[in-house]
Amino acid sequence: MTGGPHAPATRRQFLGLTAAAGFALVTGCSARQPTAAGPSTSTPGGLRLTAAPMRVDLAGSEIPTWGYGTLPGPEIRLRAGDRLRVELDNELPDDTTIHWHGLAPPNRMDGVPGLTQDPVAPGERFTYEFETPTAGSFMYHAHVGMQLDRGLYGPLVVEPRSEELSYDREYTLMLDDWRDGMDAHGGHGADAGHGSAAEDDGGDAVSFGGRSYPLLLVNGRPPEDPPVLETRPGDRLRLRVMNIAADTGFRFAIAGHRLTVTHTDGMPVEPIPVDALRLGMGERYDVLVESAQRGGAWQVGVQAEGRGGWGRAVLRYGGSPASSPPAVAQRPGELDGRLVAYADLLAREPLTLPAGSPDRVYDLELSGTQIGGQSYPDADPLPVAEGEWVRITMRNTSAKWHPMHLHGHHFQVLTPTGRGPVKDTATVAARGGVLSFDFLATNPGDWLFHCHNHHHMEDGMVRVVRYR
Ligand SMILES: [Cu+2]
Repeated sequence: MTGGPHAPATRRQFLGLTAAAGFALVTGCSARQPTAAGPSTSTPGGLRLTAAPMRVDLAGSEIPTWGYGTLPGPEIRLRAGDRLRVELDNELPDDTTIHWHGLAPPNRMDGVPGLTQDPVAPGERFTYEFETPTAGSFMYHAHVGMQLDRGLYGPLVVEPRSEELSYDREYTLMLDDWRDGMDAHGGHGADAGHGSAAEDDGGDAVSFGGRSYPLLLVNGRPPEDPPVLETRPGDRLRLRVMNIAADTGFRFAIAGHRLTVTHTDGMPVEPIPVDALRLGMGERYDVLVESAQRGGAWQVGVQAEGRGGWGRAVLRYGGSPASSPPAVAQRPGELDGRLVAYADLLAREPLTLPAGSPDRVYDLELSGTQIGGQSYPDADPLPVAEGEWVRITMRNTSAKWHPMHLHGHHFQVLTPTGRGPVKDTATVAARGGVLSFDFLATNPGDWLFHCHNHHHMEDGMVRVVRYR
């Protein structure tokens, strides 16, 4: 396996989890159940994704949208070192592309129209093909205009060659805000009244966006028709929680259960117990959940940060008398408990940085929807040179929290421990928040660096990191 121009993170350091976390090591894969995120599709021989108009059933309402056949699109599963090969057929009345969020392919496979490839015109086909050396929980989505705000997204899981975690089942949960196709349906959805139509003034609220979204979906399902995660007393679950929303940051917790964070954005961290996750758009967390209850059905709560809106799944124990699901709006108290914070996360596979200081530093203010005072496409590239250690520091003077995503690289968030998490999307707090990350320029090309709020992105909150 060549690994291409990107040097894969070594898994050598992954020598076993701390006993304190109580998770045993195993060799080989544990038995895995089908995930709740649509059909699983492995790709040894390749896979075809057809982007086309489709209809989805949202709690009994047929809603027109665009997607890859199911909502979310089919789960793509590979093993580290496999070659991803996807033929994209465009049956939309519009250009499209696919971006592989969190992966680090060669630049021409990154799926950014007009920058890394020509857009795929209606009726045309484009084949994406590249090595996937690095395990993790990733996503794929269209990268043309606001297409991601429709159903053009799905999960992509790269399994390690040898799984260090021990668990009995796993589920992928994609969290989304939804409004596509709903204008004609009179604001279907129990929580339609909670969405504020205008940009909220916020106060001190944690707000990632301000548009109106009548529904929050978990794996394409509204709260009236939630996905059900099956478990048994004593089982350990692995959840891959992914925020694919356009405009919504989420709080995530499970009533009666703690979450042990093992990965963020697919990259391993020292296991740490929390009550709740906060996910900006584009962020992912892998968590282990001990099925510590004797039975029953427990709310998996998904709350929009900074505004109304509610989504959910249900964790249901089998092997016990049937339980009725929690009421739709029942809110786990764990949502107000200990939140995961970057400063608490310790990378298990830190970047291999040389001694000394970065070769190049960018200090960029996030103001309104500008990065460093500029709006894409009227923005200068951010030049780097191959092999450099690059540091980007962002100061967010705006009223919105911005989840900032760098294509084609994994970066390491600077925290006081010196061993902050390795990620590809990191949220910068509003009203003076500062965040720095380091990356190694080992994958030449033109790489988008942007806010993953798609409205902010369309408003120009984008720069391009450039090296040849
Ligand atoms: Cu933003």
